[in-house]
Amino acid sequence: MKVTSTEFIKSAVDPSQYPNNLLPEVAFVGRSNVGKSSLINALVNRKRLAKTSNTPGRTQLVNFFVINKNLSFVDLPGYGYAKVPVSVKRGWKAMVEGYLEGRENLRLVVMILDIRRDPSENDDQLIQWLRSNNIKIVLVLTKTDKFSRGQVNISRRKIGEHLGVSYDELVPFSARTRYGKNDLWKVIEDACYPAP
Ligand SMILES: Nc1nc2c(ncn2[C@@H]2O[C@H](COP(=O)(O)OP(=O)(O)O)[C@@H](O)[C@H]2O)c(=O)[nH]1
Ligand SMILES: [Mg+2]
Repeated sequence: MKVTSTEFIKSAVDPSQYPNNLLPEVAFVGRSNVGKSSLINALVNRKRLAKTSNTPGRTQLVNFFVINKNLSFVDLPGYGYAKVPVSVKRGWKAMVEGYLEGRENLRLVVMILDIRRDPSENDDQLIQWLRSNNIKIVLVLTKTDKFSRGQVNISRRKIGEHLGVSYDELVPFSARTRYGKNDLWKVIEDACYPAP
């Protein structure tokens, strides 16, 4: 996908504030600090469309963007940051599940995992929840630049076994080198603009 325009639309805390343009929509989700903002920025060739930060767990907003005037990206708040109070964790669940359950134009959830780490219990739970709600997901293993190619393959296989998904359902990625960018765009385009 050639990205010619990117636009920040708004931040929302509840569904009444969501934009109602109803373009095909892709939501990005993952543990805090996993590299979600960096991945979004890499996909659209922008330095800070989605803000990157080193203080995880702060954003509890659903951020909406429009790409090329015909595709909507949603940056969902990160989860699993230990220092966040329980009340904030509950707020996260309500906010994210509220979005995912009710969004009729949602075509795909891009779930981001760190290739170097075993999926967390939160990752597992979210994947189960998405599956039980019949929401289409793609699992992206990011930060592959930290690994050799051999390590990437080993880890990809191991994470696939852990999550019960095939090797092919995992997309290795690096925001730093842009590795995997075209593969991920292909998955997004197939989900958003299916062949008639
Ligand atoms: N080496 C490497 N570092 C990355 C990559 N993606 C993100 N990071 C770093 O990981 C940290 C968290 O990234 P960020 O995008 O803010 O994560 P978010 O909290 O999930 O949005 C930052 O220090 C990034 O520079 C990547 O592909 N490779
Ligand atoms: Mg972020």
